[in-house]
Amino acid sequence: MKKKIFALKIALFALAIVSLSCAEKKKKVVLVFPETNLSAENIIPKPSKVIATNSAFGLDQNTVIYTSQAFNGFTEVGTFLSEKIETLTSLKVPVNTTDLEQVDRIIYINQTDSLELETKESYQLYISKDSIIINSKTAEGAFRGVQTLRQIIPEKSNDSITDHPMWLIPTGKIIDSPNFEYRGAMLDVTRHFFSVTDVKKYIDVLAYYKINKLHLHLTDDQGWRIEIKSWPKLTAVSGATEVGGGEGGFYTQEAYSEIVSYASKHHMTIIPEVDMPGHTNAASVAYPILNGNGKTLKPYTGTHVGFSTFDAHKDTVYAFIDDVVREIAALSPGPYFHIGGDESHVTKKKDYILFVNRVEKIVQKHGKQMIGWDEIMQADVDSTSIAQHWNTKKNATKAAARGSKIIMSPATRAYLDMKYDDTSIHGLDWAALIPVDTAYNWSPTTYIENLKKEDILGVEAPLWSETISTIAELEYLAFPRIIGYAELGWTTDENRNWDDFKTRLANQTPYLNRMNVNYYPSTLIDWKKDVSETILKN
Ligand code: TNX
Repeated sequence: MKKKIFALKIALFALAIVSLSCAEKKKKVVLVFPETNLSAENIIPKPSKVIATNSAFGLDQNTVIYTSQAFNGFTEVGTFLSEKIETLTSLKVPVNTTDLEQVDRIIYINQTDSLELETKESYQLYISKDSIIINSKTAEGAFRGVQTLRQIIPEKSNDSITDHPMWLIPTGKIIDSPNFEYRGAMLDVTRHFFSVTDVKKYIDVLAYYKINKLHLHLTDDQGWRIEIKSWPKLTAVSGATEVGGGEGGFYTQEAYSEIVSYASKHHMTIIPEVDMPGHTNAASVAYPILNGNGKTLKPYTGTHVGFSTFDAHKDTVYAFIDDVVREIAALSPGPYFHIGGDESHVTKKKDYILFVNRVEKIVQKHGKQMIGWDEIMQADVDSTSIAQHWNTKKNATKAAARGSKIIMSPATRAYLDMKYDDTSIHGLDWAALIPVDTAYNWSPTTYIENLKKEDILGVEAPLWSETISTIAELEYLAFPRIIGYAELGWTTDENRNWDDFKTRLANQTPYLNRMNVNYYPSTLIDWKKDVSETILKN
């Protein structure tokens, strides 16, 4: 601990000396910083506490990043920040450079065990005229802090000094912690397939808003999207179908690992879902021995649900599941495995219970914690297993009574595949129409009466893909609502307010446009239309 503080002091001291000597050598640039207001920045999710000191840190070509190099992942977070700064500003900000000649200001990403940092994702961001310090216990926390910092770097430099562009970052202090540890998005890559490139782009934007889980719905009636080496026909046969008769697709194990590793660079966990015992037509088409509904199955490219089931009484079925869970678990470093379990309308209730009980043991045997849609609470699941509430409140209450945690994804509030309103060109409406304000204006903590805050692991916004097949369509349904769900997961209810959020959301256009995100331009939001107008805040 002492050592770290010492290292930081040395770095700051070195900076002071270098700044002085640089100042002597260089022509003195007289900088008149305009007054800033850190509290008025458009940060999403809204941080726990912001104190403005009204001056500015000038990010320029003489800024460098230092990190706590002895601690896992801090240097990578520094490199990530440097890359993002370069994309935005074209400045090349070195990380942990030993050549101190050029340094005027530093960004220090610092590991500390300070007790004020409540969770591993908590961070403090101290911005003064000469230095920016991000404090956190873990690289994960530092990464969240870096997202906040990215959001307050203006899109444009202060061009009053033409030969020395500076991006003026408002000074002050941010103390921040997440309300929930689980802040997720789900993507159905089954009804329509989405490429690795598409998924990576989604991860980029989700991470910017501090979402830390991406749940991939990998199997369903219409297709099987992940290579299982011990059961090759799953993808050879059922990788090639999708809703509407398109060509489908699937992830090889290498491709899936590429997603996992890209997500992990963004401190995001991939949660793989293999949906069963229902939603299994594609698996049974490839291997009819798995089928439990007594009919001969054909590839299915429609959008109905609830007609397929595995046979809950065959040992072969459990041997198959063991292989599938083993292979996917080995590629998935995260702690969770999602078994689906929803809408098994043609599985007898007693078979369903038997099935979920047995599959839970398989998941545990492979070292993972089971998640399932809320129906799994009909079985005798362990308190370590997690219910994802989408439909039946009673199942969530049951979960809490049993000591299981709950992920909140109520279809009427959190389903990204629901239309915004009746003019929406994509989406379904079976649960509700969900305009941007309705998506934001609810509390995951109080949505189900009788649940305590501790019962809730977090929030997840699922995007089912029956009606979307391109990244632009995906983005149309996801954005801007997912930005609101990110805030629901991170920010406490007391600290959230629609009117305030609406303004911050309106100011996301420079970022969303720069990222080429096809967001739905809801008329509830007074979007900043002219990018250059938005970004010249200072
Ligand atoms: C219900 S939500 C489903 C999905 C559909 C979705 C469409 C859930 C656990 N099951 O199979 O894609 O509705 O909104």
